[in-house]
Amino acid sequence: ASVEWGYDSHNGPETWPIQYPQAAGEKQSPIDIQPVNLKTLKMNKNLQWKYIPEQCEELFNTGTSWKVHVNGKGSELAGGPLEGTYVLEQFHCHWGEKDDEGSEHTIDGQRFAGELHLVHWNSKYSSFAEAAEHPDGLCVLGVFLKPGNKHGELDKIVAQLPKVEFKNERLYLTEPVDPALFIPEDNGYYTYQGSLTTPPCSECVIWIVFKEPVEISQEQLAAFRNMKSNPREAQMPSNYNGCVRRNYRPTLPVGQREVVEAM
Ligand code: B30
Ligand code: ZN
Repeated sequence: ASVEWGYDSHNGPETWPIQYPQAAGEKQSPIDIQPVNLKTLKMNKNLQWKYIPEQCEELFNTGTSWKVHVNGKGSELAGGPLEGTYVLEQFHCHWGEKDDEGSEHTIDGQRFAGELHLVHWNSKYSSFAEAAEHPDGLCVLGVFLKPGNKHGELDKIVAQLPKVEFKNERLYLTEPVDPALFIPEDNGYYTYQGSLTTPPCSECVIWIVFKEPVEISQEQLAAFRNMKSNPREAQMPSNYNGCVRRNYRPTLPVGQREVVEAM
């Protein structure tokens, strides 16, 4: 059997290209965003989102993160660098062992404690899977997380994490969660063409990374770090994987790509 990808030395980002050749491509994510190399563009249209909190209903432990699945198609993103409409599929987080690491994107080499990803797919394609085969197929909004005040909306998810402590556990959220409340007040962002940051690392993502971080509390970060990467039934020392202490991919070369700062 093949090794399942993860973030340890035996299955971590350095090893992903063995089973997922796209991970060795030239348009990979995340990247270090360097303000000196940016091109600033006045966007003709503002970024616009319309999310339906009642559709954000299923919480999963994927073994590498938590993820909230959005059921139905009404939650939409458009404008900014996007042509057409993108449908929200899921959102999830990346974090690290300590507060000085955890984000996937970095700004001038600076990391944040975490990064929230709101994953959307282009409604001109017939499914998420089909969209993920095209360079304009997905749009992921990236929001940096920094330690500070407790985030009220995120706490609806954090409060449920103990019930999905182990890999493959899931539940239906009883309270609607509004993803719009994860987007920072200042809508300034960077955008570039890149990839999924986990296998299969397909180069199908228009990235929109907000400049301004949002705050989450130490307790909320601790709840992320306490999630388990193994199934409940696999707790024997021989196959014990332990906690998802970190789940971010290191940055990759920008190469020939243009990174745009939206005004
Ligand atoms: S990320 O935002 O670049 N970290 C995937 C999506 C987003 C990122 C990385 C990977 C991904 O593999 N998605 C495929 C899994 N899913 C779709 C989904 O995103 O959640 C397939 C599925 O279930 O059948 Cu719904
Ligand atoms: Zn992600």
